[in-house]
Amino acid sequence: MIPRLDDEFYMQLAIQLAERVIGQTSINPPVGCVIVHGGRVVGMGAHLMRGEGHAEVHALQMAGELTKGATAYVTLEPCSHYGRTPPCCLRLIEAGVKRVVVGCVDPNPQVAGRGLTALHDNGIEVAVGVLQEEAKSLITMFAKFMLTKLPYVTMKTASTLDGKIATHTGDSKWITNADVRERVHALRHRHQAIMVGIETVLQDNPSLTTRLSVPALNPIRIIVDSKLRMPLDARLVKDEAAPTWVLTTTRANEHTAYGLEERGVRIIRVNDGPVVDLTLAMKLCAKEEIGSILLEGGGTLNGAMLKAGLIDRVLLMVAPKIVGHPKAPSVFNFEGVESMQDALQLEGLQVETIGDNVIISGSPLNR
Ligand code: AOF
Ligand code: ZN
Repeated sequence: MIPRLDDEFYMQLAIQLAERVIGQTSINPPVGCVIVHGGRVVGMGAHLMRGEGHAEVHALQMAGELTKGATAYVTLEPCSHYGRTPPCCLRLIEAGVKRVVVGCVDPNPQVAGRGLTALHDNGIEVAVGVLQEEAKSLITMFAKFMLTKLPYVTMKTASTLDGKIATHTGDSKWITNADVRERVHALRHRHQAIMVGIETVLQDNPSLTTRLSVPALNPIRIIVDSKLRMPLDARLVKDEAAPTWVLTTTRANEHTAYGLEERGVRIIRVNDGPVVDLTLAMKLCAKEEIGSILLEGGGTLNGAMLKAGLIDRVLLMVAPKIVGHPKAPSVFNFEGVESMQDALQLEGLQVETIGDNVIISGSPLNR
């Protein structure tokens, strides 16, 4: 197929640039930019790291003098505010760009259309909404964080056909196939933090790092541990592979807390009470600039997070295995509902087959 050299063609390239930096921009959105002048691509860029240049800055720099009279394709509305960096719309205006094509509007209330207005008011032709759906899906996590001040939470589970995450003896290696496990590690790279319950730590002594065939980023490791049972010799405490945060209550044993802190673990006392208030915990995480969390269970934390309406997307990795036993731990372990009518439901369902495993994903209804 011979592609048309139109706005979508160049926007597609900008989107591809942005896609490849998902996971490395912290709470900032992944953004791509392409500069086209006289029928040729003269500049390309992506936002690589929070605090450093935005996508437009890199692309403009590459284009040099050729920015004059050029068209800029940006997946997200150019910013209009002074954040950690100066406004991109000013840079585009100063560079003499003639036309700006935008994927979607920036949900950041500090921008939200002001970038477009500034460009327009300075005589630049502006087109918005080219490949809008793709551009928007790049910033799903960013938009949730910006608009709700809560992290975007992806729940990932790996289970057997009978919904078990281990046998009744606790064996769980491995449930899903190698390709699916590789996907999970890619998910870790794409989230700022990974969260599990203390039971998972006590059972599996996991490292919760990203292990792919190429080097990738490790998320911050967040453990929900109401009674502060985290062992001082846990891998998460000893390995120094990534920061470890423990969410607990004000009732946590001072001495244990001190021992963990001394080893570099961050202890966050979320609330007073017998258990961690998960809604409050998520608000605190957002305040600490965690914009995305990959929740990897176990069943009790999964159930509690789901019931509290704190989950944005569920990814159920299912293997065609059956292990049985009433004591084998389940994917979702919570009080449960009485009638089928009250069942928690997923919408926007997608099903993907990887070898003999299936990934079912969806978003909890009525969040
Ligand atoms: C753009 N291009 O490549 C990105 C934008 O603190 P700062 O200066 O990094 O600004 C962060 C905000 O800028 C972020 O919340 C979002 O509104 C916008 N991101 N804008 O024009 C980019 N990454
Ligand atoms: Zn900007």
